[in-house]
Amino acid sequence: MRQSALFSNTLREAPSDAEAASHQFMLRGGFIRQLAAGIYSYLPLGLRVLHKIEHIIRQELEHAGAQELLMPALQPTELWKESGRYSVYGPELMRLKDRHNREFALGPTHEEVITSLVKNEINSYRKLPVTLFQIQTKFRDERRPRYGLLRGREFMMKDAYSFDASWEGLDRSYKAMYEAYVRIFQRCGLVVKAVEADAGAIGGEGGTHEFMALADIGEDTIATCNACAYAANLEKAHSGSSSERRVSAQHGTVQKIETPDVRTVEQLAQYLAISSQAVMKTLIYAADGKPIAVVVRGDHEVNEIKLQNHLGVETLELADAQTTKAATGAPIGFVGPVGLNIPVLVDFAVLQMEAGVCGGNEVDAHYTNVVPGRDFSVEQAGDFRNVTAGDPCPHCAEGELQLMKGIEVGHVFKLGTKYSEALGARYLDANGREQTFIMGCYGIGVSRILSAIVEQSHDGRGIIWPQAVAPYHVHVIPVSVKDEAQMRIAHELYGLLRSRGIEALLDDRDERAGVKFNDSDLMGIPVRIVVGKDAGNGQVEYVDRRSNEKQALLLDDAIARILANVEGA
Ligand code: 9G3
Repeated sequence: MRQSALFSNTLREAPSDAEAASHQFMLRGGFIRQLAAGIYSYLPLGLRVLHKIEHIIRQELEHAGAQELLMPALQPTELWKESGRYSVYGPELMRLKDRHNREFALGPTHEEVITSLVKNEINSYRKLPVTLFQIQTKFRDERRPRYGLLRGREFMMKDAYSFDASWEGLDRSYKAMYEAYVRIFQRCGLVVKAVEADAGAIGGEGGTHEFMALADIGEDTIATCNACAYAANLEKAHSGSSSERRVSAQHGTVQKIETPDVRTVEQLAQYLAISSQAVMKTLIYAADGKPIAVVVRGDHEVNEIKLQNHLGVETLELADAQTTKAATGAPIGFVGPVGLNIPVLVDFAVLQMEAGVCGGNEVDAHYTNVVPGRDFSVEQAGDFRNVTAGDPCPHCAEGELQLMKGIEVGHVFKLGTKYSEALGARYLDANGREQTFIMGCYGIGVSRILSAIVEQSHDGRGIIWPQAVAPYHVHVIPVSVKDEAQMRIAHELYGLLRSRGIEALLDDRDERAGVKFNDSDLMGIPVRIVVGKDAGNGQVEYVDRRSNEKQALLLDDAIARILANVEGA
């Protein structure tokens, strides 16, 4: 491709609202342009990368035995009413009416559609197992779209769905998809960790994993062990700390102390010159509207996913000041578990506390010498907190957990019969009896992968595309278009490369060398060939974009090295 004709402009700087490096570089490099919040056009450079990622996905999914199909984006909302999800999703589900005033949703995912399709196409166990996938635009009206393609309102997803006649079959389908994912992300040049995850609203009976691209900009936090393979989303991660109460010393009785206007854990720790680990932090929640108290150690945070899963409630939210006062008699900041007449859930780590300080359920008052089990009931003890760095690993004896940020680029679920049951999707087994399909679903955020790769693979000057997904394999840059020898050699090289199937971008623009090199750094094509003053005696400069290593080579050697680099991708 000749760059003078390429539909793409580089930008000197990114708009101020582009905070993530990938967002900035993909705008400045001429890969994407925003049409509206969370809605983007892919310019030719961006689309070439997207297509390469899709190609890798298709190869690996078909290698794993999945078949590609394409479902509509427009979904009759009757299907969502049938599955019971119509009321679960609020404004995030984009709805519209057709000319007959019938309501449709723009598909955020396709469990309902695929299940109704398979229900009508498969009625015998002989046709199982089958795994179907599509690569298609999804719509989710995110409240706060941001970071470019990382959290968009219209995005590209590969979603696959497996249908089996048994749970063992589902395990096999799940394993095949899991392994395909590992290969896909490895081929895309992404550093990814598979972590145990929480199934969330999608439900399903049997486990789920998320594939996290490690990056500081990631919105997810994962806990990984520094000694074994344990890794889990913070929503689900637990620690190896023991859950048994051990009381060694005797403690004096509870004392009420004056703590005027001392409301937060930090203020309390400072006021009493104690560690926050000696504080019993008590929060009041409304669980399906009913008040409950949760007690965690002062330096820990409540994990609301674990809490909600433990309680099995539909809604869970922090109680406001009024609800808190009604439930405890105290304003927020002076709440404690002693003498409450609402359920008190106690995190295991609080059981390890000999004695501690907690709110006095009275304004400006706290209790000291509070002993769990003696001064308040610990009947409902459980794991209600986020793990913290340094916690013991729950799987191996010697490891410690460390926390890191990740971008969720893949998510695989064992759904079971949640959707096939709801939509009455059944087949006849070998004995002619009706059975319900056992399903799995598997997603990859295809457009999100572009951003995740850039987050992991850029430097101060711009993107560094892994060769397997780069928009072009090599960037041929004649230093001066006015130098006849340089242009002749550059065009000759460009022609030779293309004849060898190498995707080359020729910078034939009449621009200063500095501009060309800055643009090339921004666009991130992994190999650059500079045709400069030595062109006359057949020498060009081979530049590796990642290492910035430069080497003078004869033309043929440069071509050989490019071929080797592309073959190795
Ligand atoms: C919705 C809306 C947003 C959603 C969903 C439904 C996330 C929803 C979870 C999944 C589960 C899997 C198949 C591919 C892999 C992921 N956000 N999820 O179901 F209506 Cl508005 O999408 N789906």
